[in-house]
Amino acid sequence: MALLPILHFPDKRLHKVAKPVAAVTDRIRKLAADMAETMYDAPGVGLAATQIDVHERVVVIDVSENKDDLMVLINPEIVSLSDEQKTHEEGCLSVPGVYDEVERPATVRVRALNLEGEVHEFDAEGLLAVCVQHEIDHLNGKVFVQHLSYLKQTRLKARLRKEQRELERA
Ligand code: K1U
Ligand code: ZN
Repeated sequence: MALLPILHFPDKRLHKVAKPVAAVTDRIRKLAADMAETMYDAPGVGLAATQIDVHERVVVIDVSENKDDLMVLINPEIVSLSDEQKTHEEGCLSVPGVYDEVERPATVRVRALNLEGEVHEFDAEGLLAVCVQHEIDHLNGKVFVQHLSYLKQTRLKARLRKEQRELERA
């Protein structure tokens, strides 16, 4: 297994749309294992392949308390979502140190392939629902800060540019 470098916003590669996985092969199983190791090490509760500059539709998630319930979602799709919306504080391994409230559907039904290439469906609520939607956004080239107001995004970009200039001067 291997730890993989995570892209940081505003890297343009975070906005590429990932391609569907054509077949679940050993290469995809190795990618998922490396992504899981990277997510646990970060630490985080999810990771999309886009974040490690691989533009294929693979996501890993583990929202369990003991970090013993890994979910690997290949070609994940939201098949239905609730009208009810919920606001949750989100973070992102690609935007370290930034946390903000995002409103999303409270529950979603998800269809994905597993590591054996079989289709499975499940209902998600709470942090799992938030995380699945956040990771599918990554596969579609969307970073959670793009859900924030124009003013917040402008301030964040200015702050990140300033931090980058300071890093380059040091
Ligand atoms: O996709 C990512 O960047 C991972 C992200 C997932 C996420 C978290 C919270 C709400 C929505 C999506 C993270 O894992 S950020 C780090 C984090 O939340 C965390 C880190 C350590 C322990 C528990 C949570
Ligand atoms: Zn993220």
